[in-house]
Amino acid sequence: MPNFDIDSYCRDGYHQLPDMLCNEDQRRAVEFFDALEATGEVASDYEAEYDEADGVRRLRKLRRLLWNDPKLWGPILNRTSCPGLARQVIGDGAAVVFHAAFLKPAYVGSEVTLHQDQALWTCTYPRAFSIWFALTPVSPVNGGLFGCPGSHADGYIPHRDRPHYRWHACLDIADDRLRDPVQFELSPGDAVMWDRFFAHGSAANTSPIDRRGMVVVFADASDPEFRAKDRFLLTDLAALGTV
Ligand SMILES: O=C(O)CCC(=O)C(=O)O
Repeated sequence: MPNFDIDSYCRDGYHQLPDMLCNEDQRRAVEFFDALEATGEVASDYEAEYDEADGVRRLRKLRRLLWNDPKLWGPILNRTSCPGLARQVIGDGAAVVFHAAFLKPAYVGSEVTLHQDQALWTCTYPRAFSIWFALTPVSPVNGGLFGCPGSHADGYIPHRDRPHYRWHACLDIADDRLRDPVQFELSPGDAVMWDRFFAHGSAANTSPIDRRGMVVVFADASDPEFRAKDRFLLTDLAALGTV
């Protein structure tokens, strides 16, 4: 388990987790996404989204990774300390409810406007938190990732649609009186975890370097309010082994 300071996580709504993914698994993940993109045809089960500009079309987002390829992703997740963190933060009733890639490709990768995850989900995910893995260098140079410390503290903040932004409703730092964002500077394999109400986003990638990230979301499946389309209980995840 990494050095996890639960007090700072509860105070700020996020926590940085260096070296979560070993080099081999980070490379495996990048190779998987590169190979999938190279096929030119992504199965509909991945619910793929694309960024497009000036005749270039690149993968933006893939969903349901663990459900589409449990034999690949189960052992990769089990070789990290994610399951242990989920036990510590949520308890034995934790389950993976989302596993997605945010691929923010070079030149055309679009912005992800500031939002709280729970505000965009169609179900309530009790005690949910995300672990977002950097698969390439991540910094403001290639679109980065940022978040507003303490933005989780009062729970849900109403989101608004923004003209010409097609993906989802969003927050605004000034209008919603949020604190200045922290820009995460991550090396491949580093991760950041955040609370379901932590406001975060990323900028467009105008650089020549892809900014690839992967996120896994855990929630408390033992809570009576829990409803989900997909769930992978910790016991089912553990059964996928580490090799
Ligand atoms: O990868 C990004 O740019 C944004 C990630 C995000 O918004 C999320 O995981 O909820």
